[in-house]
Parts: sequence; C-alpha cells; structure tokens
Amino acid sequence: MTRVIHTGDTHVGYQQYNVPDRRDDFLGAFRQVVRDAIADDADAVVHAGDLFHDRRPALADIMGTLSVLEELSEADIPFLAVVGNHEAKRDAQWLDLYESLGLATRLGDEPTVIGDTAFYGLDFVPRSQRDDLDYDFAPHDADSAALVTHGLFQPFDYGDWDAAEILTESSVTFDALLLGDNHDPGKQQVEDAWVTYCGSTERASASEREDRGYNIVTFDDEVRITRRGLDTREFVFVDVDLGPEEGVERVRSRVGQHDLEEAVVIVSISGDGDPVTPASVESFALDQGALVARVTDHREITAEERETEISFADPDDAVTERVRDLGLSEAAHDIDETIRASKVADANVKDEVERHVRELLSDDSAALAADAEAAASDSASDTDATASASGDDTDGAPVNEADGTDSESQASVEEFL
Ligand SMILES: [Mn+2]
Repeated sequence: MTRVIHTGDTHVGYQQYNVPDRRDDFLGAFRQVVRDAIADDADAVVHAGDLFHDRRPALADIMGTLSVLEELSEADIPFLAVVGNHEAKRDAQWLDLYESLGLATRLGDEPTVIGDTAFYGLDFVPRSQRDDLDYDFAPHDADSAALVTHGLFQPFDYGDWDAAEILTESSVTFDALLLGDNHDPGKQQVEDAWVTYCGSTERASASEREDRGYNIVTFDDEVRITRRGLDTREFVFVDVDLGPEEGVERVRSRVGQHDLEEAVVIVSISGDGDPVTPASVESFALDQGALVARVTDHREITAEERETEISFADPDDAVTERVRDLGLSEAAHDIDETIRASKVADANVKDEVERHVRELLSDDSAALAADAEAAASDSASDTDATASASGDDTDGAPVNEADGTDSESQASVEEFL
C-alpha cells in the first residue's frame, strides 16, 4: 500500500490584492500541507504543478519554499513534482534547483517508485505542442502506477486536453492521473482509472468559493481518494440583491452581519435600488477589521449586457464563448489563450506569445517567414497592447468591454497569421 498527499496550485509568491499578508498566506498553506504530511507520516507529497505563481518568484518566496521542503526532507518524506504553466521557465526549472539540493524529485517518463506504486510526471504542455506527445513512459514492475500532470483536462469543466486520450495512448497503464491546474477539486473515473484534481490550497481568485484542501490518495488493490481541508484565510462572500429604494445602508448592514476580522471581504451587488459607491462599502469593511474588501456592482451595466451576464456565471466564460464564435484558426486560439486566459501569469504573457509566434514562423516556408517578419514588427506593439488589455479584463471589466477589446486584438492576430 502507498499513501500520498496529492497537492498542487500552491501559487507561492502571489501577492493577491497587493497585500503582503496574502503573499504569506500562500506559503503558509504549503507549510500546512507539508506539516500534515509529516504528522500523518505520508509516504510522499505529490505536487501537480504551480508551486510558484510566477516564473520569477522573489528570493523570499524561493527561500520560504526551501524551508518548507527542508522540513519535509528532515522527516524523510519525498517531494515528487511536475512543472505547471505559471512557473515554467525556458530551460532549467525552479524544481531542478530543489532537486539539486536533494529536496525534490522532478517526475518524468522514468518511474519513481514509492512503496509499491510507480509515479511518473508530465509537465504542462502548451496546446500547440500536444500533438507531438507520444506518451511513451518507461516500464515499471510496481503494483500500481500514477501519472502526475498539469493542464485542463476533459471530462472536467473547461477541459482542452483529453484525459481518456492520455490513458489509452500511454505505454504504461495508469491507475490514477493526479492533476493540477483546475483550482476546483474533483474526481472522476475514466477508462478504469481515477482522474482527480486536488484544487488550490489558498483562494487564488474570488471565484474559488469552496473550502480549500488537498487529496489523500491510497494505492492498494484499488485507488482511494479522500479530501482534507486546510485552515486558510477567511473569505467572506456577501451577495446583496437590492430592492427598489435600497442602497448603501442595506449593503453595509448585510456586510456588518459577518465577522470581518482579518478577512478578505468580497461583496457583490445586484438587483435595483440606489447607486452605491464601492469605496463607501470598502471603507466600512476595513473599519470592521477586514484585511481587504472588494465590491463589484453588477448593476453598472446596460440591459443588453445584463442579458449576456445572466447566461454566464463568470464574465471570462462569456468572453470564451464569444471568441469561440469568431471561428479563429487554431494558432489564433492558442495565442488568445495565452494572452487572455489566466493560464499564463501576466508577467509571462509577452514572452510566451513571442515564443509561440516564433514557433509558428519556423514551421512555415522561408517566403512566408519573410512576409511575417515584416508583420511581426507591427505585432510586437499589438502584443503589448493586448497583454495590458487582458490585464484589465481579468480585473473584472464589464463583459461587453472585455469582448470588444478581445475582438479587436483577435482581428489583428488573425490578420497577422
Ligand atoms: Mn494554478
């Protein structure tokens, strides 16, 4: 029997809301997972990517992570990991640094056997490069096998990479896929294997409302997956649906019903009523001891936009839907994914798009490359403009504004390609 903790999407170094306490929270959650593993005497901690929020973590984040890994190492518990999309560097990875210090094992196509289970790894692979994957893994003679990887997989929501395909095409029969990238935990049975997301360990976005935690995965005659919660930063979600003639007093009274001490307070206003200045609600929450307060007034939109919003829980989904309707080429979709979706950290977007465009160009004939080179000098400025526009989108710009911006940048990207 082998019993491991499956965690991921730790996002160390993320200074959410620009508050230093939040940066500490992300590292603190990682420390909790590791201390649980030690207290439980787990056979290993398996990390499914996005240990760091950014490919350029600060020295404090690198050192903090080092100290957590040292605790684990002193308890003789291996740390097995893959590289996620947020932290991926071009050549050597942060994980290689920890591996060189004897604090981590970077999983790959050779088995790492813990107890009677063989663990393999596949780092995040951009969509444009997935067709080249052969899923060729070295054989093992353990009783069970698991693949640890990072990406958005079908059959889970937003999946763009098919878990069934990996399971059928791999040279090794896996009993489980231990996944990272989707911050919502979940498990499903696919092709006689368990496919599971562990979820993030701190809320990396206000859309992550459910309690955070990690998986405990036991490999025996069968695979068993259970969850354990983490004691994370308190988030207070207040959804206020205002009636006619209701206003800021009503919002404040609803917010005031909660214990806000040291909490992140997320207020969402809908319905009718009087105008509400977000700052007046935010300062009220801060006076009540909140660490951070954010107010979104969903009434500041026209009826037409409201129609769009009603059909999507998240504005990002609405944009994704519209982009799909544009009927872009696969290459344009890949670039759009890089620029707009949250899969690549904002700081990495420009590099990633440049790399991608270079790749596309190297695939084409020299003549086309020459044409494109001229266009590329134009597109360099487009890339900047689009990247900063996408930053605004993720901060919650109204749906139609986001869509308009993206349509424009899409048009220029498509023209170029
Ligand atoms: Mn992540």
